[in-house]
Amino acid sequence: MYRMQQNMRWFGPHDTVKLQDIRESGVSGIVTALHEIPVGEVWPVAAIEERQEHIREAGMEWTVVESLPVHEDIKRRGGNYQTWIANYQQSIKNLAACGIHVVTYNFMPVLDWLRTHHQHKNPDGTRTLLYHPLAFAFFDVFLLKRPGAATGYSASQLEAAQAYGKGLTASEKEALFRNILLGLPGSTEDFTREQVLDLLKAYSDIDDAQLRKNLIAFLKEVSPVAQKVHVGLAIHPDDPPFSVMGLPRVVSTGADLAEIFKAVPEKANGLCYCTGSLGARASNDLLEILSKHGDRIHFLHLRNVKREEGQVFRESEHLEGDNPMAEIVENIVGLMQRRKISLPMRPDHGFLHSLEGAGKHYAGYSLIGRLKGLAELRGLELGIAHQLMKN
Ligand code: CS2
Ligand code: MN
Repeated sequence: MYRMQQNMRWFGPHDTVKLQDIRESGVSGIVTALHEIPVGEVWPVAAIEERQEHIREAGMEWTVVESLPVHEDIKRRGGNYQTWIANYQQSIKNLAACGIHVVTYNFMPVLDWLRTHHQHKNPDGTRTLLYHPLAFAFFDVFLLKRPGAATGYSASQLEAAQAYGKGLTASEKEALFRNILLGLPGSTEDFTREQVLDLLKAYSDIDDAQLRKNLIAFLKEVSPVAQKVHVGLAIHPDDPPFSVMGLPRVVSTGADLAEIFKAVPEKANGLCYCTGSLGARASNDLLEILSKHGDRIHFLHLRNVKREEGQVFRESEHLEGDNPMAEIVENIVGLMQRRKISLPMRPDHGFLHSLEGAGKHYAGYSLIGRLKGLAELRGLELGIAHQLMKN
């Protein structure tokens, strides 16, 4: 019986969660990246091997890369994009030479995932990540003061956003600003207002159609290389799965995925099936995406979201929320038997528990909440597998 291969994400030697702590959660695999290498540069074999050795010493294996980041020049298809693509191809080859065969990346301009609240309090005292459109609009128009931002909202939205902002204390406003401009994963530096405005400006003439073209052009260059060395490229869906700050978005819906895979048919061109990201958009049918693109799923991010009034969404417990997790895992188990493969998974994000509250964890990546999610998912899968065996 093929079962999910269990992993935890680790941000490298600077992570406050140590490899030993992760080892004690019972996983065999580590999902990580060489965060210290500047975006665009080649990941040398020696550096990959060194990190692999470090992980092996802790009794685990580096199974999945998350992320091999895509340089902004590639997304804009400007500047030195040809160099960065050649480097990307080389990094894929180097990873394969080291025995690492799954590479996660995203194609979101400027920022990685984005939330307005990093420590939203649940009734039981745990804290979670939340996206609030009014908080976001207030940030966009009144804090970031992005040129032209107001034109993207209706008069009543603007009014509501302003009222929302009036209710915030100075320190809440500061937290909102910091939360949204969180630096890239693994980085300890957040973006400044000036930096972000500059980066946004570089996309002023790139719409969805153009960004999609650029993604497909990139995939045509990297997929054959990945295919040849048996690396699965796993694109991570946009998070949130809709446009923010006027930026183009092309990996938000089932239709987006279908276009990307149709344009570049190699199976190496695949998906990181992130239920949390896709699930934040009510019209995304997660089970349909799973059945339609199952043969291209190289990596699983399992987490749940609760969509609330006014397009607010909150990250919920792994088994509770709007994503039908039991059916999702049941279908994943079926998919793995058909493909005769164990797919790597990780619990993506978890609640911050009071015990860890004071620790300096990356948002969403304290240990206890992820551990709880992992344990629940593992139990769910075991129950499903057991039932299948009996029948
Ligand atoms: C992750 C993303 O923490 C998260 O939400 O799922 O940061 C993911 O690692 C990247 O988007 C993949 O490139
Ligand atoms: Mn994810």
